[in-house]
Amino acid sequence: MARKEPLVYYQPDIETMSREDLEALQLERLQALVKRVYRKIPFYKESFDKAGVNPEDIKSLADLTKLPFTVKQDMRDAYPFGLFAVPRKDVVRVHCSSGTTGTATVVGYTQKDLENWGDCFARALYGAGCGPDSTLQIAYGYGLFTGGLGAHNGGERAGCTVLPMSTGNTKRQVRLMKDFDVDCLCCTPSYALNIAEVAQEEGYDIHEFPIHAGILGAEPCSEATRAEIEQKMGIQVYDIYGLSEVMGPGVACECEKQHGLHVCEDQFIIEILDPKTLQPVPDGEWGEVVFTTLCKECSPLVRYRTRDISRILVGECECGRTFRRMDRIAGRTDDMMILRGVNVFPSQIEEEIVSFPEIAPQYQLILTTKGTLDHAELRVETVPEFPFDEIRRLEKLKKDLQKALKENLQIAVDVKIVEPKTIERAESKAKRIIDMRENLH
Ligand code: DLL
Repeated sequence: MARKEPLVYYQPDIETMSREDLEALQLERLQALVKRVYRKIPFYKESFDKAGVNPEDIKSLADLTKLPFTVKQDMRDAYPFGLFAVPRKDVVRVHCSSGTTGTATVVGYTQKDLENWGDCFARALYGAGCGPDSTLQIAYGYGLFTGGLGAHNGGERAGCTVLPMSTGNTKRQVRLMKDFDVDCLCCTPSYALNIAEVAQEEGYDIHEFPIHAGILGAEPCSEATRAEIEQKMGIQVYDIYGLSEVMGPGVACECEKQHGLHVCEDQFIIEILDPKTLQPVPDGEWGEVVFTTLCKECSPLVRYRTRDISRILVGECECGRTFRRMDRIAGRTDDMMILRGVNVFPSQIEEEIVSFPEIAPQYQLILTTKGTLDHAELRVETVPEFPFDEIRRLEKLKKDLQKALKENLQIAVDVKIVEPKTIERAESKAKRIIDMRENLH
């Protein structure tokens, strides 16, 4: 389907307010926030006292930098409800991070928190040309993960018809996408690719379906992968960002211009900091994203270090929204790999892979130690149309990819080309890097 004209804005008064008014609103909310967390959450009283800062010291937005940071470990130490700022009777929902790498972080929501969250996601929907006439297929996982219920809540708030599919049963996803005239798919980029592939196998042409948009997030997606999904499904793909600690999907989202993600600045203050000095970097420069929540009642956070790397895009967006835009996430401070001394992010490897039309966008990088050195094996698949039994072409493809990785990223990788559909398909976030090195860097 062709791109749909956007339905103006979901909350025009907020989304297009002048910077001056927005900053005044942010300051008012920030001052109320610091007073509230100081009074209600012992962790914040202690950490403000330790940093020698009092809520009364916050007189301007620039004073934000006087406040101490919050990190994931602080949330873990407070497990389960130690950072809640409201009595349990006011908590209507709880979500958790997966907890695969330690104690889960727990985040609670009041009714008002759910409404504010729904508004953020609804803004993304309007930006993607959806509204009360749209049918949404939510194929993010439902459960403690914020993807499914977050998108669901936003869809209902925007007045859409919501199909709560969750992940899995991919043939059925395709069938209902067609039968129910779905307008918009909400899932991870890897699951969107998976759905497109299954649709093709089942003999459908998604281009003939009415679907016109995908609101895809929860994991990195390069520009090339976005283009691939758009082309395979005949839709427009809009990036959506969020994290369970801060709220869930909708902290920032792309508009119809598809150029950077508008941060919901009425609800969050974004800072981009140099991860080493922890000082703010100028707009346009990359750094670690830090958020302060301005409206959250149950689980407010002051200067939460996300470890995600992005930058503020300089200049105004043509869409008329005044919220500043962050660039797509380039990686995480903790997912940068050091391969034989060379720093590389998974997203850079993905860019190289996707530039080869003979190779499918699924891949796995397996890191091991050989002797004292890192060994990297990159498994990629050819697309189904590629003549897999033509050894010469296969060899050339392998050499070309190895060469591209060496020349563009300075990394030596042992490329293994495997047959189509051998790499496990993701239904949620894809696991691309398998690091089995003995001494993790
Ligand atoms: O992934 C929330 C979410 C659900 C966002 C659905 C968008 C859509 P967590 O499981 O807590 O929450 O993971 C958060 O995922 O710190 C980023 O590293 C990564 N991430 C989220 N969105 C994007 C995105 C959800 N659009 C972590 N691009 C974050 C790149 C993303 N990475």
